[in-house]
Amino acid sequence: MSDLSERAAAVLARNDAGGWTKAAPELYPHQWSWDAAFVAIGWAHLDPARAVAELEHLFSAQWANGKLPHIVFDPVAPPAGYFPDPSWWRATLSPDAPAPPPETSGLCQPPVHAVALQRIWRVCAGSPDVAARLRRLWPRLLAWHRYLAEDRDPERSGLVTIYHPWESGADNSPRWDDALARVEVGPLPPYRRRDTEHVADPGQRPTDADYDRYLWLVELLKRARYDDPSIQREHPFLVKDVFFSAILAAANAALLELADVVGAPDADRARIAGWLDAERRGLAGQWDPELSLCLDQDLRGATPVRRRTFAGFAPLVAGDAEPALLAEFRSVVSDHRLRWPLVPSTSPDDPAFESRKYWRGPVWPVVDWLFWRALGDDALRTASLEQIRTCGFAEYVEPFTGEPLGSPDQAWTAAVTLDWLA
Ligand code: 9WN
Repeated sequence: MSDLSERAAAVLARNDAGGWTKAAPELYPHQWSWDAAFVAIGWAHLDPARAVAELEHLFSAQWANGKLPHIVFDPVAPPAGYFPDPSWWRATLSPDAPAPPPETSGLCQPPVHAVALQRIWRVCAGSPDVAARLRRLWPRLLAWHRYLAEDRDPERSGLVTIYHPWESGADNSPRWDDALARVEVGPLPPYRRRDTEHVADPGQRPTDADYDRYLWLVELLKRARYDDPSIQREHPFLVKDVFFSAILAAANAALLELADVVGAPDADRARIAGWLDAERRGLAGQWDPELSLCLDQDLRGATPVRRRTFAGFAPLVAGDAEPALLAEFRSVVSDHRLRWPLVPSTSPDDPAFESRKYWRGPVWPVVDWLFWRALGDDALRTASLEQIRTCGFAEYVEPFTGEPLGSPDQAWTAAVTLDWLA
């Protein structure tokens, strides 16, 4: 093992809570959904059985309607460690939420899970134990993808509707600015943020006004008892998220491969293939020839979200390397101002760009991993590893100076490092 892979393995070991992994030691002391998928890819190179356990733990908190919650709370972590805690979420207002324990949030996050299981399967070289566990997980995976393709897309547009910026995984992206600006914040109980106690520089995190909006949206979701049809009728924040949808497309392609491993019936395969076709068509329909990007669709504003961010490259993640999009991608990563040729979360040419602010400019290693996986472009891997050698396992990185930002020892950064080195 190289020195860097040993250090990455040590980060996973440090965040390992026994069968599941904290997203970060202090800032995120619970299990997050898409983090767990990346983390499982990292564990696959150390211990494939442990990798599957990561996802089994997450799926054991799945809701009855198939939704995979975005946070599964550690029952023994001090409640003051992370806000909002389970008492704010009140997930059991929904009849679909599992009876605690486990306590969960009421949102979901991008479905990287089948992509992770495909990776684990390839790494473990056909282990019978992993095959048996994949067979047991299959109905849950299918229910998760069904929930997204159907309950989150009643229009059958092929695009997933998100109810909250936290569902995108790119919380503070300018993609959500206009939709959030229309949300009128009502009376909120007093609350205390914990994130700014862990990350001392508030310039790297969302503002208090952003947090009021995030928490108000959760209040509204609770009033709707997390019921999808009610939310889709009444909620002020409804956006078709192209990056989320592209991950779902990639995950459906991975699921088709896993269908062979588990011996799934043809009816399952036909369903998955149908979802995948719809997602590819939905993404193609969001193409903006002027920006040469694929754009989210704000349902309440009835308008495409004209922002230059990493999400504009969503079709690449879904396996569609349209030449104009690829050319735009190459032009963004070859910007001479960048310290490394990697994708900034928001383009320096977008008016909302801020080089150190959450999802408004910095580089996220897992985002580059998704592009690298789709394009097989070794330059992305080499540059990412150089960045990590310099910055450590930072949550995110200033794109021009290479300054490490956010949490140190972020589990998913260590996990993709292990995959890149393998
Ligand atoms: C809210 C855990 C998560 C990531 C998200 C990232 C951040 C949470 C927060 O941390 O979000 O879910 O409190 O800021 O934006 O992508 O999954 O690492």
